[in-house]
Amino acid sequence: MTTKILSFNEISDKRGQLVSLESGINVPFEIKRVYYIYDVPKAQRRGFHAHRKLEQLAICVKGSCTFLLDNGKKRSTELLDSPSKGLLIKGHIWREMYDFSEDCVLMILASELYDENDYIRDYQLFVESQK
Ligand code: T46
Repeated sequence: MTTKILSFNEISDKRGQLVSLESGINVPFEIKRVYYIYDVPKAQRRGFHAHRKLEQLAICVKGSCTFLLDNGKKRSTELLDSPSKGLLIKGHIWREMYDFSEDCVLMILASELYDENDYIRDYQLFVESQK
């Protein structure tokens, strides 16, 4: 179980910026699903779960938000505030997302199709599963 910040190459010219994301090149898994979260009300927190198997790469393509990351022993936070910055989350990590800016568009690339059975939504069960 790990989390890691990835920096993506920005292809810049006078027309603007472009970031390319490719499975096996700068995304370390095969991308099976993409979803995005936006229009999150101020003060709203989301997440409150871990995953059993899923690997994900989270990128704020617009605006910013913060991830709380908990491996059952230690908590840390990561501010996502750039479309050239990604947060890789592998394995059993409890996550909560908060402080969404009004314009935030949080895009997530996932290694698996949506499967509710992959979620651990009970914090005590999550902590137990880490022992
Ligand atoms: C995660 C964090 C960062 C689907 O039908 N398909 C999907 O691909 C997803 C992701 C969700 N849903 C449904 C399930 C719920 O009825 O959309 C609803 C909202 O999902 P959820 O409450 O899980 O959303 P978040 O923001 O709490 O968590 C999401 C992801 O579910 C999760 O995998 O790591 O973003």
